Amino acid sequence: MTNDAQPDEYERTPPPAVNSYTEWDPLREVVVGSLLGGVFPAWQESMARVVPDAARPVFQELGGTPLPAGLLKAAEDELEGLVEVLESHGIAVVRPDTAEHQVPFRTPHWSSAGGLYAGMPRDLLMVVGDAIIEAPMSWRCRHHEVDAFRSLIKSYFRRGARWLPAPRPQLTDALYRTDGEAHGGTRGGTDGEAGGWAVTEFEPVFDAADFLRFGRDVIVQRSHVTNAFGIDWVRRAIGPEFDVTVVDTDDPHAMHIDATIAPLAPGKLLVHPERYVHHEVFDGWDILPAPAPTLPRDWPMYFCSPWVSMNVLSLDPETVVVERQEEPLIEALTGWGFRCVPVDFRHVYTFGGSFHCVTLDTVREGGAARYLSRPARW
Ligand code: DAV
Repeated sequence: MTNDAQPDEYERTPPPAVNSYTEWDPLREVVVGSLLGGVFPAWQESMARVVPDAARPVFQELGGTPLPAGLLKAAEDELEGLVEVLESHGIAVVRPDTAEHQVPFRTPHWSSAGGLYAGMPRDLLMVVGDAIIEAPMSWRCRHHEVDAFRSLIKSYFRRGARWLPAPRPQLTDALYRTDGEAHGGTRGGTDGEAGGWAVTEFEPVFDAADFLRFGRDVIVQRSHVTNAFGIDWVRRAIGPEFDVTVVDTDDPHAMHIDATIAPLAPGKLLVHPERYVHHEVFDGWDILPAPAPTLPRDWPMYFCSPWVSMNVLSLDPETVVVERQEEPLIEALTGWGFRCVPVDFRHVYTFGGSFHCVTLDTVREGGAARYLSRPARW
């Protein structure tokens, strides 16, 4: 190689700006979402099984209008607090653009009174190795959610990341179950049938937060926003280097696996005490059922259950960010050998998630390794 060939070489293969294979390797760079400008989602019937009952009339009446200013401000302050903590650990933090969530939009088939927010990048984006995947979300109000993250994604792409947007979903009525069964408590299966899920197999849909990364293995649950078609799309998009395994979970409200299973280190799995169903890929792993959340019963929760207490963020295989008032969880994790970094986050809970949901780890140390048990037939 001649000396002057080097810059060319570099341009063709820049070092990956995105590198993240697990949920626990040492964190170097992370996207933290923003709730600024967020609005209530416009109601659609497929939300019925996943959001708290009290949310329906609120979304029906207030869809497209601003989230309550006081609660939003308190949550934004907590997000800033998280950013400070991450930066104090030497982790680079990047934020989405502000976007006009309040603007109504329509397609040839349907309209929405507005968007939602840019608060939960984990729902929308997935990093697998050097690739960023954009999820085809099934909530119509989230159809343009990626816009707030597009300048970040383009920047990562220019610096060498692979960029894999899933096929744009049409989200026509054919995607949604209308026979009532989806709302009747029937649990879906993992066999490719629609089962009792709110979404049919009309087209690939998934939320990125139904997936978890374990090196060469990716684990996913079927849910009211993730269908078998979507899982097949991910499997083929990330290619044969990775194995995508569907695990059963016992959660009639399933939407996002990250308040059901939280891998904190190789061999260490924090799980929801009732939703977790053992799968042989976790044979040999140490499994800790999370203690019950401490959130007061009357805390406003528009999107999710108090179990987002276990939606923690690993800074490395020994260090976890945990909500400051989840003392039983902090005690359990400390006893399990972890260093807990307490951060106030209850007002963020109100808007649908905690530390794992509001982040997208774009750079972690380490590469693709094998952590899960492979049954003999594989
Ligand atoms: O427990 O409601 C929350 C998942 C947040 N992304 C629950 C699941």
